[in-house]
Amino acid sequence: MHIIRRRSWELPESAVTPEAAFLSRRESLGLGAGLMAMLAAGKARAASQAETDALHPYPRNAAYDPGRPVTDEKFASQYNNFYEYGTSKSIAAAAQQLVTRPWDIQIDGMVEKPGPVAIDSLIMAMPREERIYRFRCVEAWSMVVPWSGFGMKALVDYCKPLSGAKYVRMETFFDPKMAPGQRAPFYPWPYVEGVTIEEARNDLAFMVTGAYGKTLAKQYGAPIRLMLPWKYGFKSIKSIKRITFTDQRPKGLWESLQAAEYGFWANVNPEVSHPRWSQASENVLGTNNRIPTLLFNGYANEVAGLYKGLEKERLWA
Ligand SMILES: Nc1nc2c(c(=O)[nH]1)N[C@H]1C(S)=C(S)[C@@H](COP(=O)(O)O)O[C@H]1N2
Ligand SMILES: [Mo]
Repeated sequence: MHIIRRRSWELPESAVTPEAAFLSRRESLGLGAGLMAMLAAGKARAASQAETDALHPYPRNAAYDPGRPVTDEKFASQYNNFYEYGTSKSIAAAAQQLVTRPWDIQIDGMVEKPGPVAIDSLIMAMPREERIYRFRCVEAWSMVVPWSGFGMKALVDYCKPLSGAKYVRMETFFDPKMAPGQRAPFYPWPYVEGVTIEEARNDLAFMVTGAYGKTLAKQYGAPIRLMLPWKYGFKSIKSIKRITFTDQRPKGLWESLQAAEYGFWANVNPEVSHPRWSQASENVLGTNNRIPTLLFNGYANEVAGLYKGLEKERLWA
């Protein structure tokens, strides 16, 4: 297999678009006061998919160095969990039925101004970058992927949550005509996941709109999915349609089905076995290597602080 060992380079300041710069650039284009006020209120301007496709590749943020070879795209793109399109790993072809435009994300719950935002407008308004992350599924396989997107913190700020909001709940589309897997009545569709607002604001929490330097292929959960590299993969919900700020802890699809095996926190920990298998090691996708699993998937420095005082919680599965 081909191993791409990408070299790090610095992220140029100009590569990201902080809100202030975004506004002043628009201002210099001579936009009217009304439009300026709309932008300042966190409303994004209209944009098309052609515009957001053309933004790839996003500039790489070299601060996120996985310390492992990137998984060849041919493996990562053909071995997926996306139960909306079947329970096997070979759902890439079936997932092409997913219609990703138009795609509005409904923002609701405890926010200043609930409402929909069109995916391309959101992408245009966010500080975009590429990060290479390790990814560890609860089933004990792992991969290393260059994801393109923006920090979840930027999205939270954009949504302007009220001070009482404690959790972010996310929901995937529900459309059994477009997703045959959703005709299986056994699962409590739609797929739901959630995090605390502190987790959502952590630097590592990443909203993904691309992979391998291109617009996100459908099987990864286009047009936008979550990536929480310190948690088991099922927390990283795909094809997000609704984001709700709430004071109630969200219950994910897997927790609803099998709470004893899949909890709310689901942080990676090699010492805490899944009820049916060990989590001590993982199979690296596209290789014959089995390597030791790391606490928080190796991201303890970045996230361990989130769990101080929560030791009584079932943090690990
Ligand atoms: N909507 C939705 N999101 C989902 C899933 C799913 O079935 N449906 N599977 C989860 C699981 S178990 C994993 S391991 C990852 C897989 O992401 P990948 O296919 O991009 O590797 O997506 C997660 N997000
Ligand atoms: Mo998973």
